[in-house]
Amino acid sequence: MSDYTKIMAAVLAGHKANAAAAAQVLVDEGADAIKVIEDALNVAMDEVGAKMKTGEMFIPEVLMASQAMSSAIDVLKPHIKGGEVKSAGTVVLGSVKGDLHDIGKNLVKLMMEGGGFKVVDMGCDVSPEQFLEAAKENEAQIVGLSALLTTTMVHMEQTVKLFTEAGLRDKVKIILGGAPVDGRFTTEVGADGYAEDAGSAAALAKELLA
Ligand code: B1M
Repeated sequence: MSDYTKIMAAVLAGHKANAAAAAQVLVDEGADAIKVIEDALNVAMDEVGAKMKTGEMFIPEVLMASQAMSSAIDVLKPHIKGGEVKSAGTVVLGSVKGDLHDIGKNLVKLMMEGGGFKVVDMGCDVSPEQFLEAAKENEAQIVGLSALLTTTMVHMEQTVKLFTEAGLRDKVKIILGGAPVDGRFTTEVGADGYAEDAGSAAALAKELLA
């Protein structure tokens, strides 16, 4: 098993250059890029979250940690094994209104693209109206909503509602994800599916279009 100590320490310290260098060493040693993300970067970020909760880390430090994680992901990205060449469909993806967390959403994008989907990345703080507009414009088959805050989950429900009112629910599948979201919430708001992580999101999108 690879030694993830250095890359995790670099993320926790919010050190971009060290995180990227540690990612490069792991790649050079033949580590699986996905495993580095799942078993090292995500685990380090969970620790950051725990420290944020207990007041051991403050917003600027959390932001530096997330930037360190992003720089490591940039190094790992080209080493993620691609999926089939044929386009699997179009996904409109974004973090919902009021939500500025985008690391998880960016991982979903990476895995979706790896799975052969064309991804229209709307960024973060995306309103239900913007999701609807983008889905129409790009003739998307899938709309992926990410939320990390319990307070922004309500915009997932509003987005599903807006698509229903626009008469698009039989044409577009809506999938949800993010730490506070679960399968029960997904059913309650009438979305088509919930994925716990980025890899499952790509698999779910394929399953829904099969
Ligand atoms: Co914030 N934050 N944050 N934060 N932050 C959390 C989410 C929190 C749990 C921390 C805590 O208290 N322990 C807490 C939320 C509490 C709650 O609502 N229950 C919190 C808070 C409170 C806040 C602020 C309100 C703090 C403040 O200002 N007082 C503020 C809100 C800003 C806003 O959005 N309006 C805030 C700000 C920030 C930063 C800007 C500093 C930074 C974000 C930087 C960025 O994203 N560019 C930040 C960070 C980094 C975190 C933590 C530490 C890490 C989040 C992360 O990137 N994780 C987070 C604590 C935690 O989650 N442990 C926390 C790594 C990422 C890979 O995981 O995003 O869960 P995640 O994605 C996963 C899955 O969820 C899934 O796949 C990914 C893995 O494969 N997934 C999907 C995600 N989206 C998906 C979509 C899908 C499918 C799967 O389909 C479409």
